[in-house]
Amino acid sequence: MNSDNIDFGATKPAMMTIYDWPTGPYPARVRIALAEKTLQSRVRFGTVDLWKGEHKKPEFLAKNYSGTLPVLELDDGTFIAECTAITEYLDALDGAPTLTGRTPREKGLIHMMSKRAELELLDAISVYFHHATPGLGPDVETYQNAEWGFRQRDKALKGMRYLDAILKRQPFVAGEVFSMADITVIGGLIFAGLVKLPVPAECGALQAWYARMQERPSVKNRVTMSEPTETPV
Ligand code: GTS
Repeated sequence: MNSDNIDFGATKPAMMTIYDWPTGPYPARVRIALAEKTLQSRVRFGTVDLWKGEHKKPEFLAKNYSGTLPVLELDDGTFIAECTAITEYLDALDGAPTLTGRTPREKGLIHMMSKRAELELLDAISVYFHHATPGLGPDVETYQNAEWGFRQRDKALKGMRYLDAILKRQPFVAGEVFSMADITVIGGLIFAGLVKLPVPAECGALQAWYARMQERPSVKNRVTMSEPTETPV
C-alpha cells in the first residue's frame, strides 16, 4: 500500500495555549478544571513571570487588557481571559463531568456560589495580598492601600465562616456535585495558604471538605501538568 492512501483517521483536535503562572491560585482554577475534564493533552502552557511583572508589559496586555493570568489562546488566535470565561469555554467543549451545571437550577446555583467564592474569599485574599503585604514587590505593586487590604483579609475570614456553614449541610459548595464553585473555593484556600491566612479552627466542615478536595488528582497534580511543554513568553 502506498503511504499516500493511508487513512490516518479523524483530524486531531486543535491545541490551545494557556498563559499562566504554574503555582498561582487563579491559574489553579483552570488547571484543575482541565484535569477534571481530562483535556490536558489539548493544552500547552506558556509561563508569564508575575514576579518580574511580565503580566503588565505591553506584549502581555495585548493578550489580556486586564493584565492578569490566566489567559487561554485558541488555535485561531482568539484570547479568552477571566477564569470563569475560560472554564465555561472548556466545559462547553466536551466530556464529562460537567463543571458548570447540567440543569438550569444547577447552573444558577453553581454560578451564584462560584461568584460568592470569588467575592467573599478569593478576590478578597488577592486584595489583601496586593495591598497589605509586599505582594509582588515594589516594581509591580505601584499603588497599595493597607487599610483596604486588611479589611479584605477580614472579609475573607468571614467568607470562610460562611462557606463552613454551607458545607455543614451539603457535601459540595453548590450542593450534591463537585463543580466550578468547589474549584473557586480551592483557589481561595490555595491563596490563603500562600499568604498564611489559616482557616479558623472552628470551621471544621470547611477544613474537612478541603482535606477531601486535596485528595483529588486534579488538585494534587495541578502544578506538574505543564512541565513537558513549557514555552516561556
Ligand atoms: N478576575 C481574574 C480572573 O478570574 O481570571 C483575576 C485573575 C488574577 O488576579 N490572576 C492573578 C494575577 O494575574 C494570577 S495569580 O496571582 O493567581 O497567580 N495577579 C497579578 C496581579 O498583578 O494582579
